Amino acid sequence: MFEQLSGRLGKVVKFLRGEVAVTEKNMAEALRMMRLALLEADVNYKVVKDFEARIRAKALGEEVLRGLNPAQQVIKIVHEELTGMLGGAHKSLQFAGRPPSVFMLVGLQGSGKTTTCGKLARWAAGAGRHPLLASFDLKRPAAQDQLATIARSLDVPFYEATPARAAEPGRALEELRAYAANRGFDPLIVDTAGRLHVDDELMEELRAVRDALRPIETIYVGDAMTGQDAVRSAQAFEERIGLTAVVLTKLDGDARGGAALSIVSATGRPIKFIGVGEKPDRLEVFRPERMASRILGLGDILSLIEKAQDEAEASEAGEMARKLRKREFTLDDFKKQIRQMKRMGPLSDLAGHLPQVGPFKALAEARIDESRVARFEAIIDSMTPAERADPKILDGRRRARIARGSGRPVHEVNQLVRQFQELRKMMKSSSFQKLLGGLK
Ligand SMILES: Nc1nc2c(ncn2[C@@H]2O[C@H](COP(=O)(O)OP(=O)(O)OP(=O)(O)O)[C@@H](O)[C@H]2O)c(=O)[nH]1
Ligand SMILES: [Mg+2]
Repeated sequence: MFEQLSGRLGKVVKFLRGEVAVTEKNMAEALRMMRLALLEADVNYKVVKDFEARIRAKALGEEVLRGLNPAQQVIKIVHEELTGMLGGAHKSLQFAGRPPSVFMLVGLQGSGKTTTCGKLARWAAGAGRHPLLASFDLKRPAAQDQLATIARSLDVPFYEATPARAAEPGRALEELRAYAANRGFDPLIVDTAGRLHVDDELMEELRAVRDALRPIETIYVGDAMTGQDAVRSAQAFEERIGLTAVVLTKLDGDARGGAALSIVSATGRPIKFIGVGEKPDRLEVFRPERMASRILGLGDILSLIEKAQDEAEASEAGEMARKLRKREFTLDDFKKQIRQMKRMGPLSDLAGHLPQVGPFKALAEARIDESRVARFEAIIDSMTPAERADPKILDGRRRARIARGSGRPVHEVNQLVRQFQELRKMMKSSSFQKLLGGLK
């Protein structure tokens, strides 16, 4: 799906990851790469411009989040903006308080309406509902047969609109609604006719169906392979009959992504599902955030970013992580860390991911043992700044002084220093640095 776009945006991500700092120059280069990637994917020009402007403003305006390096910051912004372009938070199909919930599918010829009716019926039945399929593509008898066949294969009831009813569409529609309501069918999924182009006659017909059936969801079915054409016709349907949702089909093909990335801003309607094959089970719930990750080739990095973000927001952990990376961790930091652990701070969470041995075990214990935390604090408070920065200078005389000052026995001072040194050694180990590298 969107292989080319994904490949190109993935390159931007790689480029940014390779940069230590975000400068005007590499930011301009990243934006240029993104712009070209999106335009080549047939994304609407205006949508691309807006996207670029928002990223520029955010990337330069946002305070750098602790625990994330500037490049990751930009990746995070790009991901957010791409998610927004795809519609933001996922929205599910709505159901009516009083059944039936009518789903009316509209769209151009061959876009996949009939196929999608079957897919949605299967999805609804799978969710424990009792869907009813009906077709108001009345001019073409084969259209009825096509949906009837699909319904049979899915073992979903099909409502047959007879040719006699076709003569009086208004009445037929009222009958259909009553039929579904009386028998407790929900949702009532209604297929409609397609045309090669949006024309007045079709819109007239669809408006009549809409007025009689009062759909809770008027779903535009668009062929993603047709790119901006799908977007333009979606706009026409939105203006003339009003839409509530979009389903994009044929995303299993080599659609470039332009439709998916432009249709939400063009219509203001969310994409709720995507079709990824001809078979009834080839329907996926559309999740903008996940799709954005997929397009950017981001998997795990996002959860790492999220983690770093949580930690940074919780306290000074971002700063701490930076110090750990630079191996500047001092006893002062140790003390801060111990305090944070008392509040179940972020680094203790990090420690929770490490084997519970040696100093890490001590970390975990320090979190639990309040009195020990207080004793550690007292000892560290009795040290001079130079001692805290570099405990190597702590000879016997200094240790004895600290013990006196804190009112703790010398062996406790020794224990603290030993644990701190072990911790620092462990922090310098390659596996710990690798772990932190993820947060770089
Ligand atoms: N690969 C692929 N093919 C699809 C998908 N959805 C529909 N199709 C195919 O697209 C063709 C048209 O699908 P239909 O469901 O008949 O389209 P329609 O909108 O009902 O067409 P009309 O009723 O003629 O307007 C069929 O060959 C479907 O199998 C999809 O998600 N992926
Ligand atoms: Mg059809």
